[in-house]
Amino acid sequence: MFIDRARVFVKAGDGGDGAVSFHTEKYVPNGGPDGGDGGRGGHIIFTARSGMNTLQAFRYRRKFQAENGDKGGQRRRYGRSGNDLTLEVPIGTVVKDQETGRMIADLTVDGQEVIIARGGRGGKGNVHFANSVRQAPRFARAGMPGEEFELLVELKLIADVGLIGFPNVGKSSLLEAVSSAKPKIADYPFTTIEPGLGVVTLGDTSFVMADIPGLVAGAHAGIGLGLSFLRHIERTRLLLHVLDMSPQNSRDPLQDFEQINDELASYDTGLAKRPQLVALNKIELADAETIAQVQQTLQARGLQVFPICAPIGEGVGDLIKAVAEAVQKLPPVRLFDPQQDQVVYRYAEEKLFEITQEGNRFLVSGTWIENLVRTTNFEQHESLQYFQRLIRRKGVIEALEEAGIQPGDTVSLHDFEFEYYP
Ligand SMILES: Nc1nc2c(ncn2[C@@H]2O[C@H](COP(=O)(O)OP(=O)(O)OP(=O)(O)O)[C@@H](O)[C@H]2O)c(=O)[nH]1
Ligand SMILES: [Mg+2]
Repeated sequence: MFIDRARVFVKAGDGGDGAVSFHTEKYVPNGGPDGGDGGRGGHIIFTARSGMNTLQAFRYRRKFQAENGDKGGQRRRYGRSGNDLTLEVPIGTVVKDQETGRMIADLTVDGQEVIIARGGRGGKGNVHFANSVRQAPRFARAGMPGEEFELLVELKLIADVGLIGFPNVGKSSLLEAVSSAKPKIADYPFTTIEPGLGVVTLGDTSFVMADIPGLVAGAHAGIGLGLSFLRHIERTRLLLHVLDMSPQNSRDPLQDFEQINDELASYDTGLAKRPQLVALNKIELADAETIAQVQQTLQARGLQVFPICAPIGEGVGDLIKAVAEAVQKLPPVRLFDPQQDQVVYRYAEEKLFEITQEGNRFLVSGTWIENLVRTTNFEQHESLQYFQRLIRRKGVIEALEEAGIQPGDTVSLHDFEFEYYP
């Protein structure tokens, strides 16, 4: 089964908690703190693999969770990190966060690995919290939760040339004639039901050609199979438009040409502006006069036109030479700008916190503060003290004072509240 679009839920592993423990040994009284750190939660990773052409990892499963990290141990022992969960996807897989529409990754190269959801960091053990004043810290930090996302995963094949045309015109026959691809070919429409790629080699150059199911009028509006497959030719440098010249099926090649181009224009992703070459196929069934007339009409519009008979390879050599030349002159099509391709925004510079005022309440918000509150044990005196010192050091108190806080006002930190007394 061909799957080129899937909604999946991924959750990276949570970090393990840091340990609270004290060194004990015979004859060594009052050993210092030795609680180790929790292990990192496992990441969710996508890896691009050549040779795959469907999102099969998501055929039966829609939920993926990586392992949690273990708790830290005594004697400074680190908790074991959770195993990463790696999912293999075809080259050309685009991953988006459903909620925000933000692009997380575009896997374009064989072997490329992208961390889609980061495992939570392990919490620090109490060994880190000792100092000259506090020699026996009885607290540690909890592990951080792993990231989780509802993803929209889409396959957008990457090819140099996209074959387009009505069903049954001979697109797959042409691909078979010029590459080692073995597409299904038969004398009925919609023989091709899933996109396929073929490598065309010419001397010491080569290019990749994509075969998709035939387009019909209304494809952009979801009629027939066409629309959903147009995304597979979005990332091509040029389109090879195949027209059926045989008089047997009462098609008018020029009308077909217009209709397909209307479809592309309605799909509206710049496909209509992509350079095109035209192949007039099944010429052995047509009379020379019709062929010459169609050829001239299209040439007059500045198009390169090649009469061919795909199954026996007639005219195919010249066509492929022209395609190869044109491909070399065209830059690859990028759908996403390179900065966005990388997973950089996740930990991008972010203000540590933000302060908003509602009457006598001052709200401090932001991921940092949220995580700090979540990993602090407020029941525990020392842990609380540590927390208080940290928010002072990071400038929270100063910022509150700048915002005009008065003694007795309420400070709300995520879901923890206290009254402000300097
Ligand atoms: N006579 C003749 N038949 C051809 C030629 N090229 C292809 N055919 C036949 O036309 C039929 C359709 O060919 P396909 O290559 O499957 O066409 P397609 O455009 O891939 O069709 P879909 O995948 O259904 O969209 C097959 O029976 C081919 O053998 C040709 O040049 N001359
Ligand atoms: Mg086909």
